[in-house]
Amino acid sequence: ARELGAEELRALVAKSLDRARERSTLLTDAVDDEDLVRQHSKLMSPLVWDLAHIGNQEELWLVRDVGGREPVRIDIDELYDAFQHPRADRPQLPLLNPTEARAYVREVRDKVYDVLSGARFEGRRLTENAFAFGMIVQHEQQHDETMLATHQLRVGAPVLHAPEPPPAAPVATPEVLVPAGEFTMGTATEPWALDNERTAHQVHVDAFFIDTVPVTNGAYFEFIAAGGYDDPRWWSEAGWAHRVEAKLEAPRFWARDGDRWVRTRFGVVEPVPADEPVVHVCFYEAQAFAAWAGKRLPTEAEWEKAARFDPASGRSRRFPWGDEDPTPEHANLGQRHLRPAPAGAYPRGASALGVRQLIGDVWEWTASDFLPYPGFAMFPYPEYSEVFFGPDYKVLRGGSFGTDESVARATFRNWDYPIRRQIFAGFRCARDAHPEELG
Ligand code: AVJ
Ligand code: FE
Repeated sequence: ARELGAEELRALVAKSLDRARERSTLLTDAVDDEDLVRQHSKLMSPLVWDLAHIGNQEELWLVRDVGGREPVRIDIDELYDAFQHPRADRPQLPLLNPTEARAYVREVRDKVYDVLSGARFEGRRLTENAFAFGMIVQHEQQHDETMLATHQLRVGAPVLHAPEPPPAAPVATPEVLVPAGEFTMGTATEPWALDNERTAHQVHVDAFFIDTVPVTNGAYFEFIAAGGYDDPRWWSEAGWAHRVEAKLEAPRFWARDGDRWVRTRFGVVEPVPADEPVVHVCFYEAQAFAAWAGKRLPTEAEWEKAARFDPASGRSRRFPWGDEDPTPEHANLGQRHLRPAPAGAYPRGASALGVRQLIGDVWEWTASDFLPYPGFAMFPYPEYSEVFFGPDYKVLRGGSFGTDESVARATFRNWDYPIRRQIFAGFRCARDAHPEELG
């Protein structure tokens, strides 16, 4: 992991805060004020809520706690506390209007720069390695990804634009064998890792095969054409009940156009590209596809071993390709492109074992419930992850094209309800390795 001096940390924090704010500004300036206060879906907050909530979290942790400064707007804490008001109710609240929200986040950020200039990154655990700053950078970027999902749900002419992602490169085999044995899961040393990623622990994983690339739309067409949505054999009991009740027939945002599938993506209608990873499927759809294909979803430990384990050294890496931070050659991250790259892209981002696109492109559903690691210690607040542990949430790994590099570590854990489809989630399949296949 990085060992940075105080001035290097200050520069990294400033660069990361700026990048996050540039993105929040882009996402909120792209639409008019009416669109900012509107609820585009019951599943989402109005964009203007996310914006002021970003500022409020930053005020709570960096201005008041780390900085020890007077509150900027103590009166609005309650409005922007995600646990006080469910998303569906937020448009009815007396929120800051767009002009006020923009002024608020600017005022908070100015104070944070002042706090940063005098900060010492030692003494308290909260400031060691600038953790609190890193936590707030990741908080803003996670809300930026949520706002990007709100943009995808928004109806209207396109307002976001980005270049096309890079093309696919051939892969050697459709599946990769991950050998049996222990590996190090989680991290004790990554300075900005969040509480649920800690700490490092040894996990034994039996030999298994994992798909070299995420499941594509083309493969998903076959599942649909084979009647996959109509055959309860492939679905779990809960999955089938949901499939019937929600009348699922295809991934979210897809529609039939004669004999082909089209989809709306950030306001643009296009034929669904066969070579792209499927996205906007729920856990139950992923599970059903895998069963139909004669496979299963990987567990969270399997996913992380495939992503991090280096058989040559026996070590777990920070990223599939090694310990260096991502570059645009490694992975499709940060909203640099507004879609996943075709399956097989980013050969330089492959893991030691040759698995591609584990980081970026689409979040990947795993088979695992969101549970604490052995020795979990909540830090610094229980509402980040502790209150969500349990069987209600499934873990997603790897980040999407809308995930920033500050979040997309190979140890990062995301979670959501198994019915959710508005997030940028796809999956890849795994299967047990049989003794005759080892060798
Ligand atoms: C980790 C993505 C599930 O968006 O609910 C944002 C991140 N936590 N504000 C979420 C988060 C508090 C969280 N996820
Ligand atoms: Fe939040």
